Amino acid sequence: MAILLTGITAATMTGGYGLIPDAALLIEGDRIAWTGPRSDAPKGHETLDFKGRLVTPGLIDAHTHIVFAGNRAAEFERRLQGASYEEIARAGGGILSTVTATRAATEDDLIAQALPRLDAMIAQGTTTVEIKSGYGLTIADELKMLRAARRLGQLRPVTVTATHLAAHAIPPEYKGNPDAYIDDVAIPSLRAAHAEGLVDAVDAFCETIAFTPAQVDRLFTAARALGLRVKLHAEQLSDLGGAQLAARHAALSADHLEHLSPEGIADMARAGTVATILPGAYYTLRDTTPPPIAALRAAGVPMAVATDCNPGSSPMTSLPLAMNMACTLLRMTPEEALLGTTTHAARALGLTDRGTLAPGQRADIAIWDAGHPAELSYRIGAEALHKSIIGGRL
Ligand code: DI6
Ligand code: FE
Repeated sequence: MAILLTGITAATMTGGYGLIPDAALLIEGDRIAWTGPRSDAPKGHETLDFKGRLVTPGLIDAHTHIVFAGNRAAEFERRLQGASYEEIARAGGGILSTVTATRAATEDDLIAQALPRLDAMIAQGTTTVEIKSGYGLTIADELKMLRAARRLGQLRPVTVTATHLAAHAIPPEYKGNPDAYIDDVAIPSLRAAHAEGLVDAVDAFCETIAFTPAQVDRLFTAARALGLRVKLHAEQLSDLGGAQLAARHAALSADHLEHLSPEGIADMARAGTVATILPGAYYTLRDTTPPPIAALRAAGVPMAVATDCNPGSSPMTSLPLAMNMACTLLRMTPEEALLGTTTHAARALGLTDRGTLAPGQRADIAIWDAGHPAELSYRIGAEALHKSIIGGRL
């Protein structure tokens, strides 16, 4: 049950790239047992030679909404004619149009529609995917989405983590009454989903078109009473102080952050909250206020990079493309971008068993048609994955 990979350049992602040229890596069962220079490799194992290819930890997509029905191409056309994302949302379109389609879909429909997205992610090197609910907005429909996410994790070898996001939008039946929605749907659906083992983390959308910090605070208090970690869509379209709220709840991550304030950065740094950067949404919405990457870097806040794959603001499945955008549009370095889809993405999900190529870590490994890790961020929309190994299996 042991196999030695040879002929590889290993980017271990321990303290930066952690490059080992002419490396070898031993897998035993579903774990990495050893990695180092090929000349020091343990002898007597079956070997697989990868002819100089780059090997990295399997990529981790720490923020996605891939379970949904339908698509929003018509909204895309309206935005190109001048309507803004917020105008469309306020007029009952946007997220709510996906809610209508998702409520009408069965759990099996949702799985059938999400599988091609999951497979596209896997084909680009992703081995762990976070999936959020948030297009059901009733107790039954949120549970349906979370069950679909769990089943997706059984249908493919990747790890799926499920995030409860009932506080994503205010459905028409609660229009003007978001507090009642939090009490009647968001918190009860969280308790029901948690009782069914469907929740790994709790998220919310803190925004003028969604929920206020006080409403999110009540949800997060309920989540933490259940022993669940939280994360937050914060400061995407405006600054409501969501990052400070997230930090106060020891959040795993605060995500988007285009309008993040210096106070938000300081609080995240103190709390150890990861900044999850979502360049696909920035690009799709043709945003002109980039998240404060240089200030986050200076404050030592770890940055993750994710696709935010969703039908409205980021219909994107490729993490290498997200890394390219993070560098070109937002000025992250290629090393930060790869840390953001490996080590820091693991941290944004609260996972300590993956994200580096180190002994004892899960054998989730991506093998690339590339020689140096900067190539992953440099190419635009390339299909650079040679093979992946998930849980020790090629
Ligand atoms: N921010 C986002 O980028 C996604 N959700 C959110 O709160 C967008 C979801 C959508 O438009 O369908
Ligand atoms: Fe999102």
